[in-house]
Amino acid sequence: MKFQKICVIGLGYIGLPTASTFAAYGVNVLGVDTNQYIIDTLNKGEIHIHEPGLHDEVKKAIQSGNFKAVTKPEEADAFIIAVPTPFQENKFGEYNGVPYKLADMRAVTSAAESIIPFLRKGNLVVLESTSPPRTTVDLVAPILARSGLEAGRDFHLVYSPERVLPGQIMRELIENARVIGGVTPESAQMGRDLYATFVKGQIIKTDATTAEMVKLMENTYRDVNIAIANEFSRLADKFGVDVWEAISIANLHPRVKILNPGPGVGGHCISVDPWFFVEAAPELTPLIYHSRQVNDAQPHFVVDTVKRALGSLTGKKIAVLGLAYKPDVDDLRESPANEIVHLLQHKGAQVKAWEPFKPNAKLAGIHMSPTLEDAITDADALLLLVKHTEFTKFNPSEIAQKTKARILIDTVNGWDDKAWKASGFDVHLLGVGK
Ligand code: SAJ
Repeated sequence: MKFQKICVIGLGYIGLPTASTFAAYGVNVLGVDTNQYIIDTLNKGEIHIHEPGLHDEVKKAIQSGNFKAVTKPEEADAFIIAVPTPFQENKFGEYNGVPYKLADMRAVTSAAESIIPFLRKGNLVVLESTSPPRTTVDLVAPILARSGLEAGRDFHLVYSPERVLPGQIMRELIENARVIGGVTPESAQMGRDLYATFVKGQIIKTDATTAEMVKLMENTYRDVNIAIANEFSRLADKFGVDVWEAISIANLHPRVKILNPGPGVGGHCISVDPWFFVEAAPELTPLIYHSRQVNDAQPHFVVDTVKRALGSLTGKKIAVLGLAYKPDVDDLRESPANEIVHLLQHKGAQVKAWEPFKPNAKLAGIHMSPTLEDAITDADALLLLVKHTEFTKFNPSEIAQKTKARILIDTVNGWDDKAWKASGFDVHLLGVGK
């Protein structure tokens, strides 16, 4: 089947790269978003998010006439839903007295509802949003059935998760393997035909619920692996061991691959998705639940490490380097650094934060320095929270001239401690017991 026109609903970190890539491959794409500011920005050939290569692709797509952004769907051959599935802000589930977070499916629900008037026989509908198991069959299919058409009989319905890494989305969208889970084998085949437009990686067909589980399993596996690395960092600290050295030696074993400890797990994927399993089956997920707890508690371990390095936090001036949720991105959402700053301030420290990828960001209760110098000049200690490439290239002797601080706390193993010690710094590395 040839797809002449598709509608992509949700123009964020996933929907926009997907829409502009389809447009680049000659498909007529209608991008839909409820946010008028986003629509106006895109139709001017500008973008509202930062992702390498995306701005050029969107500009080209708009100029070619293949891409237009609007606030309401229209009739099309295929509809792709790529809206966010965050947590509910004020509501929690509970199992045996233990609270867990709940997915907020309102955006998926209203995106599916917005398709109903335009759905025709033979259409394809794709859900890309990361969702709890069975969302495609138990939530989306019944909503679309209100059109009078049945999924798998009158139109095709698939779940196909995005699996791209922020910072490399444009390349990974094309090169990564793609999972297509259909409510019927025919639906999966139709989904395969759509993504074969640009996907060069392997395309694997399966059923919709398997595809949902695959997506959640990938991110949950990573979260659990990071949780064990974080727990190892606490054990190494206690036993006078360097966790980074220990992990690198353990990883020489051909069947061991432990990830890195750090200040905690942030972003909108790894720290969110495991909860979808917990919510769906709390009685079956003690390991997943506790791994989330371990990673969420890691900012407290960082603050404890800082406190031990400084003796006391009261009145101490701390320069925090990096607020993004991970290296070399400008995304500050769900960042453990944010929580660490608040915890430090709560314990009496005075914090200035320097985030080179977003120096002008406004974050409630956080002093964002306009320059590196502003953050470090008067500081008592430097606290490295993100391994941005530019931080790793710092020259210790130059930094020593710019700051009166002589204490460093490195939570990401971003600096060569010998070089910093040679420039007069007392270096404390997370997960290294004295
Ligand atoms: N982190 C560690 N230690 C590590 C690796 C990461 O503490 O060894 C932290 C990072 O600093 C960050 C968090 O984990 O705070 C998440 O970063 P990440 O790079 O692991 O992942 P994301 O959230 O940017 O993207 C993930 C990717 N999933 C996998 O690698 C399995 C990506 O492919 C998915 O598309 C994305 O989630 C998503 O949208 O689900």
